[in-house]
Amino acid sequence: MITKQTAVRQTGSEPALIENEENKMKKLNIALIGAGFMGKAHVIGYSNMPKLFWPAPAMPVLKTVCDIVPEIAEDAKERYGFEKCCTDWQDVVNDPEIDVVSICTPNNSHAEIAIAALKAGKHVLCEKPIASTLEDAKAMAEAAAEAEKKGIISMNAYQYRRVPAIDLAKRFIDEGMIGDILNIRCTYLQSWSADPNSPLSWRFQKSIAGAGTLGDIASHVIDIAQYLGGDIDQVVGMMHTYIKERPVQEGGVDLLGTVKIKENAVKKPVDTDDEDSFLVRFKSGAVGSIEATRNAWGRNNFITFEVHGTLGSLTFNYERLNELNVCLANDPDDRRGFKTIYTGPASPHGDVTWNIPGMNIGYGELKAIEMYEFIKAVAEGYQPSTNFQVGYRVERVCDAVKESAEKGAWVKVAD
Ligand code: SOE
Repeated sequence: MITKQTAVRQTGSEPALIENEENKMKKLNIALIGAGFMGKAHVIGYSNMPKLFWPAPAMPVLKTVCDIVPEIAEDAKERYGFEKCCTDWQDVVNDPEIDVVSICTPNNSHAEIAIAALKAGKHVLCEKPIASTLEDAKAMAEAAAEAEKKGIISMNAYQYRRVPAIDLAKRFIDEGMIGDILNIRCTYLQSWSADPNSPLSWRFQKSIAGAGTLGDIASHVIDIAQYLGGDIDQVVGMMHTYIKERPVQEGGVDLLGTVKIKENAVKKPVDTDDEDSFLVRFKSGAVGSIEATRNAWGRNNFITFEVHGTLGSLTFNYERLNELNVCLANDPDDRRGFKTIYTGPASPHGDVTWNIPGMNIGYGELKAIEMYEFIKAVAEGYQPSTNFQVGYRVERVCDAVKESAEKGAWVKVAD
């Protein structure tokens, strides 16, 4: 049980950790900036992490929630159990009581908030894509490298690589079970923007989002592809916009496809991509392809990959996220074929799964895994696998895709 707290909290650039006298469980004061859909996901992750991973690497304390809309901030305080709320992110960044800042705001605000937070000595978990421009992404990676010298941790929220079945795929690859990788094919297909009446949220506005589908969801499978196959070296592809204008969404909340639009709502132009398809060449010599759209009826969170190697193949579909399919070439001819492994306690991050494979985990548990990795990195003082340098690399791949789509030619990803 947690009782007396002893450590003296420090101000300035030194991140503070409160230690408990009896069990030495550290506490980390969390501030959430942006209390929409993704803010809720972060809260669920922080709250459930110690319930699933015990002893937790440190205890997250929901200290302050910040949202520019006062009612949303107040509501989130009450609903999620934060101690305080505010409407100005500067108040969070300048609060010496805060150790960790979770950024869940639209993409064009990530850089300003994250850089200020890192400079103020806060550990930062920032939603993806890292930024709305390559320039901002670079500045964030530089600020994170500078902050790292003082022991500050940065993380970009590419959580899908932490799905136990995907981590298991990585084990198969690292242990040489499928041989040399020849090809990685990935898709991320959703349907929430297929309806032309789905609203013109910030996700369809270049000045806020930077890109459409590319930054929003293709970025996730770029991260997975690089996690499994190493750095992407070159890309060639196309980007396409099907729905050129959408009705203006009322209110500031990002409700994606679930918002109800008034019949005669004014329509305004869309200046981001609905669909991206590109071929990739990895530095390893492997090849592959990535396709992403949010306009595919019937596909909901359809993150898939196939990895084909010289000794076998792996396939995965997030809509069945507890399963990894494996085919090994060395199986006898009459038994060779895909076998399904149900992830469970023996899988990577087994603590988060329930006692029996097949009882299954979902998005909520995935967010708890993400917060475990982040809080562990903060408590133990190392940069996690999806730090800002990794987020910046994903952004460079996205930038190469944009350039390729404009030129109609192969483009090398900047090193
Ligand atoms: C909308 O496409 C969205 O919320 C993305 O922004 C998330 O990154 C993805 O995980 C789920 O869909």
